Amino acid sequence: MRLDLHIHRNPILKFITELHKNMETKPLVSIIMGSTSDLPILEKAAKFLDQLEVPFEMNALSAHRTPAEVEQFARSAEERGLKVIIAAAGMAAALPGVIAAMTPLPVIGIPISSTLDGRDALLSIVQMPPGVAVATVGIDAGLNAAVLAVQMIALSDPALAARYAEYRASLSSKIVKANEDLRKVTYKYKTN
Ligand code: AIR
Repeated sequence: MRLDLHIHRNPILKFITELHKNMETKPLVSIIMGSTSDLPILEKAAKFLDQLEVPFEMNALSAHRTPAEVEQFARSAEERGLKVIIAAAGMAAALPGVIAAMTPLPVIGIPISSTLDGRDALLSIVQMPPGVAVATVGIDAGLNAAVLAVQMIALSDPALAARYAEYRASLSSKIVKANEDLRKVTYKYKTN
């Protein structure tokens, strides 16, 4: 029996082959979180990148607790072939800005609602000094960070652009369905 046919039929071999393939693939997006307590928000980003078939890596690094590692990561990011960095942190969220200061790659910042409803993190991330920018998304907006990352990479990747266009079309069909459901809701004075 041919080895590839054998792998195809055996779910465990298939899983290991996929895992190996993923480990060999170079990531285009790096997801960095200040702490693993931020993970639930970053999972939204990870799921979207998976859905759009964009290779990514995920790591925890803290601008305050591991500053040397943050510097090493940021300075080598471009050389490693990364295209976009998604950085999330809560509280005095220095991580996205510090990374942006040490790489030419675009950095998308996600403020995490760890304290003060995330307003502390939002202001820490969004108020960058002129010349060094962080593309800040809403508080806990993990999905939108990944959407932005996909849009950036899709500029030079037509296949990804097509997958993203499909996703956008699915958003409008959601609203079409919502209006069909709303039509079934009746009120005495509702006219549609
Ligand atoms: N944080 C970690 N190092 C620096 C900062 N700002 C943030 C994390 C997390 C919050 O502090 O991003 O949102 C609390 O972290 P922990 O590890 O105590 O749960």
